[in-house]
Amino acid sequence: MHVLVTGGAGFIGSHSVEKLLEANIPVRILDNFTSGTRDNLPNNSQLEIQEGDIRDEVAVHSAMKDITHVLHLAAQVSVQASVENPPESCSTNIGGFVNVLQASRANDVQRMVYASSAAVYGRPVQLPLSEKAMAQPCSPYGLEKYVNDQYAILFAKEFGVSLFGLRYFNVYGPRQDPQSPYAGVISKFISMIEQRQPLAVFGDGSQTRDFIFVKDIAKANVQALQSDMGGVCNVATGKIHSLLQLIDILSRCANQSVEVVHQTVREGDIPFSETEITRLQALMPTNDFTDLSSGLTALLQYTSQTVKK
Ligand code: UD2
Repeated sequence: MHVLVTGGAGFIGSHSVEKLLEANIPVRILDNFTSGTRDNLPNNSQLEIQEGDIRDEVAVHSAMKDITHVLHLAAQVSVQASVENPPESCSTNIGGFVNVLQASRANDVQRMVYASSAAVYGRPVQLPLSEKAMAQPCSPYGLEKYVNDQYAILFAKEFGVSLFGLRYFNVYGPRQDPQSPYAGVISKFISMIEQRQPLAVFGDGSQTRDFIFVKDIAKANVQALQSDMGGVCNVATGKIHSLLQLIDILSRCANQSVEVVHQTVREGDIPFSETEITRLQALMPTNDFTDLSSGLTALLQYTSQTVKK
């Protein structure tokens, strides 16, 4: 295998690159370094870095040279930004996606795995969410990811490209910037704990999410590249926690009591999320996801080290 990881310097990308390199698989990344950084990447002779944008056809085609597998993670990842500027978000998340897809086809790559999202489902009508649930995106971002899934189905069926879309749920872990507009609640809470500030809970804290550790996402990505499954697959642990449960575990992991301040419910917030992971279990039969307490401990350790630096 020789894998191209688009967005390889980002949060999920850099962990996926590490996992591939650990397996002795040579990697090339294509990244425009708008949100990803070189600091996220290891020094490794098996790693090649190409700076470029997925909207640039020439850059994408040149990045495909001698590549057997593509892991497409580069995207405009902020839901909020997609609401504020739909054309800009569309140009990366649909235009860029189609560029990578077409280049994979033209270069006869053996397989392309790409990042879809739980955002495709929008506000769930029925829980737990299986891949068969109706897509009802409620943001341009969610719609863009759904359009990616539809393109993938078409390219697989009509042009014989091997494609697999991973619908990530709530991902957390090292290198997720708490200041970024797409940082999840865990990054934000840990940053507040570090600063000994109260945690702002939007609503009563009973809302549930399926939180998955980024290293498990990286593992799923690598296994997805090596499998022959098609269509889309939820990537989540299958276990849910309410925000209040999360805060309780966080406080124990940090060995610190935390103050909570309740604020008004966030506009458009999803009250409950729960995921059906039968397809993921077929991809990863060991089912050994990092439990929330271990993931939070690892993240707290990482954050305290980076704060000290
Ligand atoms: C994530 C995305 C959202 C959309 C959705 C699709 C991010 C940041 N959010 O939302 O844009 O794609 O998935 O399913 O990418 N909360 C607090 N205090 C805080 C921050 C969050 O109480 O300081 C709550 C928030 O109201 C929500 C829960 O924590 O009920 C999780 O929030 P999140 O933004 O981490 O994730 P989610 O699933 O709501």
